[in-house]
Amino acid sequence: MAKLPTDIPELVKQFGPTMHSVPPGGWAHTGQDETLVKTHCCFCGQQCGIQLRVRDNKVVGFEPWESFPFNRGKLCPKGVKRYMQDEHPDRLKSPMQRIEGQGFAPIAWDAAMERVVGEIRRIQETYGNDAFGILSGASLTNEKAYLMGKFARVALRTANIDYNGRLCMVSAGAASKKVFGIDRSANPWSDIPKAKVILVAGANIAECAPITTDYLWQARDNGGKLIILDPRMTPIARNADLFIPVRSGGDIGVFNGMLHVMIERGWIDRDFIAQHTTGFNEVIESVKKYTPEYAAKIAGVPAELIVKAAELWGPAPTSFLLHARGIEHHSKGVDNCLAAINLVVASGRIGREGCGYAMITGQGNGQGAREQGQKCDQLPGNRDISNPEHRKYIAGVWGVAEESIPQKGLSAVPLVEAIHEGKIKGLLSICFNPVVSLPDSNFTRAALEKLEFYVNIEFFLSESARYADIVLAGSLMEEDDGTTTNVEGRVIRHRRAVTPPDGAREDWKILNEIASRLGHADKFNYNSPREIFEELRIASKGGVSDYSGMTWDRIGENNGLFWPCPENGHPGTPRLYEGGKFGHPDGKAHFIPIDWHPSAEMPDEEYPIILTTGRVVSHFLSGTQTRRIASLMEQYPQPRCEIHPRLAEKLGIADNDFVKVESRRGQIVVRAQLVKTIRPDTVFVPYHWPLDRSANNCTIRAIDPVSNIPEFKICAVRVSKTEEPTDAIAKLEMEAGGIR
Ligand SMILES: Nc1nc2c(c(=O)[nH]1)N[C@H]1C(S)=C(S)[C@@H](COP(=O)(O)OP(=O)(O)OC[C@H]3O[C@@H](n4cnc5c(=O)[nH]c(N)nc54)[C@H](O)[C@@H]3O)O[C@H]1N2
Ligand SMILES: Nc1nc2c(c(=O)[nH]1)N[C@H]1C(S)=C(S)[C@@H](COP(=O)(O)OP(=O)(O)OC[C@H]3O[C@@H](n4cnc5c(=O)[nH]c(N)nc54)[C@H](O)[C@@H]3O)O[C@H]1N2
Ligand code: SF4
Ligand SMILES: [Mo]
Repeated sequence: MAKLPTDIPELVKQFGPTMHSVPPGGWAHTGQDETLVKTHCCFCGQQCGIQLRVRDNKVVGFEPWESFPFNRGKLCPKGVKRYMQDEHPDRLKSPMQRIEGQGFAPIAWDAAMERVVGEIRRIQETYGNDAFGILSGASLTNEKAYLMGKFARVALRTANIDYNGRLCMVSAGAASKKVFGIDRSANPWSDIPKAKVILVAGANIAECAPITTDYLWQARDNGGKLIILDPRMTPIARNADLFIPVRSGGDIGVFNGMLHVMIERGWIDRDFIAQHTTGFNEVIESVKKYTPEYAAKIAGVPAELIVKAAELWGPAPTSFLLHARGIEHHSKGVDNCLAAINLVVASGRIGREGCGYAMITGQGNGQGAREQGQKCDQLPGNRDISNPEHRKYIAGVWGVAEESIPQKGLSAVPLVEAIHEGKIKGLLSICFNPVVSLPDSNFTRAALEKLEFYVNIEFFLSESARYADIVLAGSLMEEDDGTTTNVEGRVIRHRRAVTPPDGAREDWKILNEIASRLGHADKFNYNSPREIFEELRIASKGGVSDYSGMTWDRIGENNGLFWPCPENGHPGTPRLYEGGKFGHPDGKAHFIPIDWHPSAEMPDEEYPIILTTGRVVSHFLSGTQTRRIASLMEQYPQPRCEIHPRLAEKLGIADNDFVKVESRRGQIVVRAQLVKTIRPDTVFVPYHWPLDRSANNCTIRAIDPVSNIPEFKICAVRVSKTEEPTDAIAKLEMEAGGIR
């Protein structure tokens, strides 16, 4: 059954995305026969409220939703264009079957389902249940995320399910759990403007959490000071009181250096530490050597900046720490977060108004989808799959024997490695585009080629779907009802605006049917996502992320409810840890001493430059969705390599030249963009593009030992001026604006 890779250039010709524009003359607002549906953006974790304009079962535009408290009508360029996906000519309107050497052809639903179920059975009977893996996603609603976890454990009985939040939120989650016992941002965003100092570490707020910019500006208007840590002077850094251009991988230097100064100058809350924490003495020991001079060497910045940061943060009456993937996407991502959080706990400024901490959730449901049991080590309610009590409770909810629930499985990167090694033979993926988004793309592609059978549930033929044997035509967010949990921990209602186009189906119905055909109709007999939510409530009851007191109606009426919400009528919990009560059984916050160590691959003579990767405002993740929307493509048509003019001069590179960025794993050719806003020892490439422009050709497959997050934020490369790509297709596409 081993198969050859599909000819990608050929497929690109056949199935490359087309861009979708507003029709000539536009979609006029007739005001007639239109309804407005109050729902939320499908993209990032800000989950802005938006009203979709619907006419004839089509989303034809949007209106701001000004009374939704989080964004109060504000939206970013992606949110206002998201509806252009719905009627996109590339929408899959039938399951597709791959025909070797020819491409994809439509196949009837019944035949597609029969093939999927047949292959799942064959692979599991031949190689064992765990030989069939599942990769799921955090853009899915809570209902679908819950369904995926149950589908894996009950219908497939495979241990090997994980999700793309493994590339995203897990370092922050693991650190929060270790210190606080709970994995959630500690405060509602309304606390941010009340903070007198805000530390933002590794977050490009303006481009990636656009609405949060407004909260930071409000804080500045109220006299709050802003400290930014980033190797690049991002737009928000230009509003900062202190910008620390830390070297990638060097943040522990800054955090431990700040704490060293705070201890020395008495800027710690000794009473709070004594009453509400454990382990501070070990931390005092561990930061002794982090004098500003020593810390500065690790961070690659002048010692004065670290002292200045301590002087702002240390004595402040109120404060807020925000971090995102800049410190989390590291093989020491958990340690980075722990060192940052130590600053919060040592100051005692958490759990009260204007005092707190948040990791900025990335994906639309980055928060909720990491609670409902689709992680390899987790059961619903953020329960632990290796805890006998937790297993017993969930077995009861599912009506299965506890022993039938598999134990902990492989997380995303090891799961793909197991495919590469031939241990996993079959794969079902939904809402995950590993070809573009996993590190070391050549390895990922080689792995997918080895699968005996791969089924992908998608609405577009993504780069990963092109490796599938069967692609099942799924649904967009606006085509289904459900809930997500936003960056604050607020559970909100997504309302269906339209039905899926003829031939496509709601994701949950697809999963229901596969499970039923596998003989589990009794456990997957939902008639609506609301029914799934009702089961999720029970499954989450008594867990850390307790949704049991919520109903869809109450969520809708209240503009969202924050978990935990453990009883009917409970108002929800916007701010955690009030009164210094933390989530561990002892009720205390646990300090963990952290020492810096080098990243997996440091620059050397052969590969002397640091490559760091991330995002631009106009594209979303692997770009499957945003590379199909004309105005977003016009804004940022293809990836560029940000280089400091000093480094460029040394390398003989001028602005707009084509450059080759090479690592030990692979290379890309993109245009250079000379900017003074980046460290001269570092280059930055956004990762939203596939194939020969995929930043992940270069990145390293090193993962954090605790969270298993990949090290997207640092690897070693060399950069050289090169000719325009000679590959005819690549060249054509570059000229056409990098569309693929
Ligand atoms: N426009 C847009 N918005 C998005 C997304 C998107 O794809 N596009 N994706 C969403 C998702 S899923 C996520 S996870 C978030 C990500 O949101 P962010 O984490 O804010 O975005 P990134 O660009 O990945 O990285 C943030 C910053 O980290 C910096 N950085 C790199 N290395 C280091 C380091 O070692 N230390 C420090 N301190 N900083 C470092 C980079 O220069 C970059 O400016 O955005 C969400 N929002
Ligand atoms: N180099 C580098 N790589 C990175 C990062 C980085 O900063 N640098 N960031 C990482 C991060 S933080 C993240 S979150 C990952 C994201 O990793 P990906 O998994 O690639 O994220 P998406 O692009 O959202 O992929 C989701 C796919 O599912 C489809 N999809 C979206 N919503 C739905 C749905 O509701 N139903 C169905 N059936 N399909 C859906 C989309 O069309 C898309 O093809 O990338 C990671 N990769
Ligand atoms: S992408 Fe994020 S910030 Fe932009 S509109 Fe959507 S939810 Fe809001
Ligand atoms: Mo993410």
